[in-house]
Amino acid sequence: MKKLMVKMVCAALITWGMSAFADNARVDVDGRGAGIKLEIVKDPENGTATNALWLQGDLIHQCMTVDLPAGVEWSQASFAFKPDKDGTVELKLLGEWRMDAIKPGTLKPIWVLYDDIEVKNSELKNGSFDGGADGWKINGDAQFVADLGHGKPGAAKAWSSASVTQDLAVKAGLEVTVSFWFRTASNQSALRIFTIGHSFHANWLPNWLKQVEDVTDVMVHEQVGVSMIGGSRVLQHWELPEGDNSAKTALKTGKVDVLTMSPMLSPDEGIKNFTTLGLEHNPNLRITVQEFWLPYDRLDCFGENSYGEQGKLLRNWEDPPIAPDDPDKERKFDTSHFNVPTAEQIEKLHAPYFEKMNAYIAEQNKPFGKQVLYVVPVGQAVIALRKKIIEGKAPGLAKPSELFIDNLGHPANPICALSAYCHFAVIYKHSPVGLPLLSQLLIGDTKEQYPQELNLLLQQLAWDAVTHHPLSGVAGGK
Ligand SMILES: [Ca+2]
Repeated sequence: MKKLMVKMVCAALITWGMSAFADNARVDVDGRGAGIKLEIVKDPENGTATNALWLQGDLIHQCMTVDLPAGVEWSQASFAFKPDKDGTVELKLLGEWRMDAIKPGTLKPIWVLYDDIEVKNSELKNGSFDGGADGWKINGDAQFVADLGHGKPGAAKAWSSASVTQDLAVKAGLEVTVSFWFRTASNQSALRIFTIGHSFHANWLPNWLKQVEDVTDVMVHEQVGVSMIGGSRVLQHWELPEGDNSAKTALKTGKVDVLTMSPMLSPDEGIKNFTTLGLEHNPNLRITVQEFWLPYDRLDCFGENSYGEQGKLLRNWEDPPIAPDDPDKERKFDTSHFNVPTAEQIEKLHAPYFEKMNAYIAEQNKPFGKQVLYVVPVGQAVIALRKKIIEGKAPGLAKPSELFIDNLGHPANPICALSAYCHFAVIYKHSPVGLPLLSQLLIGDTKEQYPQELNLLLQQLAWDAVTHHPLSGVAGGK
């Protein structure tokens, strides 16, 4: 049993997304008392149902276990099984089976709350735990919790070695469906994010990720810090003196789960340095590297000369004369040069940059035998959005110039939202499509308010860019 469970735990850690950090709920059905075989008919959505592979012989099929991530909000799940004869099975509410990393050889209590349990084709007593735990057996240090609950107060709290159980009478061949509400009993499952970068990343992304969290139950995070230097390469953050180096300090605590960063127009060795340091202190650290949209639509700004002649050849269009900054206008800076190039010109211009970044990130992952660094394809999503605007298919946006607040290309709210959706999709391996309007899109910046149709388009473009990028970790996702 131990060997298999260790394998299962390892698998859970490798599968990143919520599962690497969240506690898992676990519900078992045990037919061993009456020797009843259980055929699994339906897995829970977002989770697994398996027979008890840690047992031997016939017993394997007389037990089943259901496993799925439990967030801090209540969620509902259901599964179904078919018994092969009449009799009684035991329904067991448990928690994730996890070894304690600090105390070897002992199990770590992963407490999970359960409420509003319903069973189809068998009789369950007091599935709502309202006012007490009548009908249930409370084992070990499992508890009835009077003041918490999904619907009405009253819930069960259990973990792997302390179950809450009830016998169910079942009929041969009659499918039994169990549905239940659950959440982690811990409030510790927030994903800890640290952000390193410049004004095309670090000084607005945390605010926008918070807005995404506000509209989805999938995301629970804590922004543990930001290292922001205008126009910076990652190496500049690395080289900050010890006392001022908030990124190094945070990584050394081992309490960072995700490090987001964005270099300039070329990757630099700061990425490698932070990766090495971070992994030393947290082997499960994930690093996301944002590929951005080129400032000023140029491969040759900020002293960047590694693209040589390409930088000039690919920028084969003329900028209009720049209108003087007008402090009286709502949009003070002239961004009209972003309206000149075609979508094709923009794609061709960005291609060498994306290629160079991808090659670097792929190379950095090699020594680890697993993916540690992930690309967040924000630049690709911005290009797709510009294309939609040029085609007249972006509700609420008439010209590409509306995406930027200055001629350098700092983002207006639609790009901030698009970028936040891309980061959310990569970090949580989850589609943003269908989430409500973020609060700052609702207020608007250059617009009174952006339409819901634009919000949906941004979500679709973000998910499309992420699922089509081979280094996003979500490639091929639906
Ligand atoms: Ca209740």
